[in-house]
Amino acid sequence: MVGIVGKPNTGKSTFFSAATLAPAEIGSYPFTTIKPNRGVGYVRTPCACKEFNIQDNPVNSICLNGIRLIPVELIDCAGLVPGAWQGRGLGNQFLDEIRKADALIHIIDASGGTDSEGRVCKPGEHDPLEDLGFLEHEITMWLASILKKDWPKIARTAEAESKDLLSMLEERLSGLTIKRSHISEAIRRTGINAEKPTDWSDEDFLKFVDTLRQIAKPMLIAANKIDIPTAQENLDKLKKLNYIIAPCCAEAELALRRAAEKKLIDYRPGDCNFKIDKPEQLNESQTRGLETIREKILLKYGSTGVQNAINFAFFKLLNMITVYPVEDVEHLSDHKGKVLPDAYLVPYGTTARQLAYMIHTELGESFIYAVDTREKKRIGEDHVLKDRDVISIISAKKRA
Ligand SMILES: Nc1nc2c(ncn2[C@@H]2O[C@H](COP(=O)(O)OP(=O)(O)O)[C@@H](O)[C@H]2O)c(=O)[nH]1
Ligand SMILES: [Mg+2]
Repeated sequence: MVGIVGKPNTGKSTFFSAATLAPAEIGSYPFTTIKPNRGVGYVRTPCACKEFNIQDNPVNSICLNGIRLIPVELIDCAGLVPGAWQGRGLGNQFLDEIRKADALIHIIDASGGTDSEGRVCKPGEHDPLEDLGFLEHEITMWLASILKKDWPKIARTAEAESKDLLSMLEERLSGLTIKRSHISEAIRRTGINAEKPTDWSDEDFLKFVDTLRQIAKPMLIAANKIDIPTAQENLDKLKKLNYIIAPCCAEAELALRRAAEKKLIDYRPGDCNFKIDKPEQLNESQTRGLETIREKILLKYGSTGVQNAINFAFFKLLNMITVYPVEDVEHLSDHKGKVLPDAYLVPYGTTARQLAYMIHTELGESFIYAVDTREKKRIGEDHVLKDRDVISIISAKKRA
């Protein structure tokens, strides 16, 4: 799950509404809003159907003319103000929400039209670069405050008894979607002695926690409100920093998806342009609005950026790839004859056997070998999958 975070009024809810507005083609698919602030968005990837030149019948995802949209969970987190980790504003609600997040999309108001507390000000008046450090600091301090309480005990126990530090931290942090691998990587990168945690200074401890935050809650910047002229200068400054940045206009994406939903325009999430299907159904101001979006956003930036932000979160921050499990090697279908039915998002490094386990425990247990249908060759259980692989798993038992 990816969390949409930031101070109030930067456009988080607009981004969330746009991202979770299902394309009209989905119709009766069971992809609906889960809770008011939790919903289903999509990552966009070129579908394998084009390459294999076949007509597909997607089941767990959708294919819009060669573009595969795979559902992913998004959460619109409460707006964050400085001091949230101490319970200011909706701090506690916010922190409860990012517990569940694997990665974060930080929406900033690139136009500089909202102050540090999220109050509207004159565009250009606030420096949005200040918002980056503030949010990171809040999350780090929150994590630190959770760990700090038990830290002396954890450090002592880890040294005195058989239980190692890694396992104790893993236990303490398991409810925050922080994995063992995140913790060991943070220890390694911080370069501190995991054998002697009682020797860690306060500074060592904070450095460790901050590194852990970067690993376990990786974040990218969605520089929103690029339609406002003051955003350009801030965008240039942001690009010089070491962040993944997606320039965005959430309002434009929302307008385009709404028009597409009503079948007024032909537009898929993330497209670089749209076609007006029925010009006669649009009034003058609607046409003008859409043409402004085309000219000022799509032609200038290549897209509204909302889809980019989601794709970057899954493909860059979380290193996911897409794989298509099939049963029938010849027809690339499942046992019902559905062609390329499912697209799975899996972390890079996933092996053929791990994929089998993700599909069904029994399939993992009875795995014999798999077939890479593109290369038409057998692959073993340890074979690492590539993006857009179409894989058939051969097992001892027939799939239930
Ligand atoms: N100009 C402009 N305004 C936007 C954009 N996205 C959101 N807004 C406006 O910013 C204000 C705050 O948006 P909202 O989504 O409620 O922000 P949140 O508090 O972060 O959830 C609203 O008036 C939106 O219409 C955008 O891309 N451009
Ligand atoms: Mg909101």
